[in-house]
Amino acid sequence: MGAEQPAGPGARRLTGDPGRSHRMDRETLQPQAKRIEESYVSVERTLVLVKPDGVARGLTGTILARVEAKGYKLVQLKLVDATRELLERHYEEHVGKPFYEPLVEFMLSGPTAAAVFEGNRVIEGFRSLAGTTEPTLAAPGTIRGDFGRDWGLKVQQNLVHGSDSPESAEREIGIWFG
Ligand code: RTP
Ligand code: MG
Repeated sequence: MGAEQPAGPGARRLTGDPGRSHRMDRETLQPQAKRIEESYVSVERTLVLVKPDGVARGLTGTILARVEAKGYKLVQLKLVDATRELLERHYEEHVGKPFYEPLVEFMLSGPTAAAVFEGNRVIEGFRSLAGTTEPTLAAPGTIRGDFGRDWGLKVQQNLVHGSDSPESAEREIGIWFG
């Protein structure tokens, strides 16, 4: 059983006076469910960005709806005019690559929708929903496969970003929401 599943009727008492009652009525069950939930490790989080191409094309709602429909929980959301300083922190792993400057320019070209989603294995789950980096090759059914294409530019405009590890997620959430 994972942390996101509420305790069912079969859940056992954790504390309390065993002599009083063994019946699981509503008043006793709800605090127990809360205690059981809190006893599991924290649920995974990821940073999802709808990049400026997605926002400009009016796809923000469609994209976020797909992530919600998959079952992940939206816990933070805002529209951001990213600064160069913010993007230099976010994309520090790509400094020096040929697409780095075009990527920063692209991300400065308009607002980005920044969101935090939560759920077990949400990091790999969102990257699976997003599809591979190159939209030409991204599988149909994925966000990049369904809505993206190669526009012949210096950088791939591929609609979304998703963190690639728990460490990246915490770092990136701190950058966009800290
Ligand atoms: P993201 O970080 O945005 O979720 O994408 P990713 O992991 O699939 O791709 P990554 O290698 O981290 O690259 C970051 C973003 O840079 C652009 N890119 N363009 N050859 C190219 O034209 C190229 N390579 C990378 C994409 O916008 C990519 O998402
Ligand atoms: Mg990446």
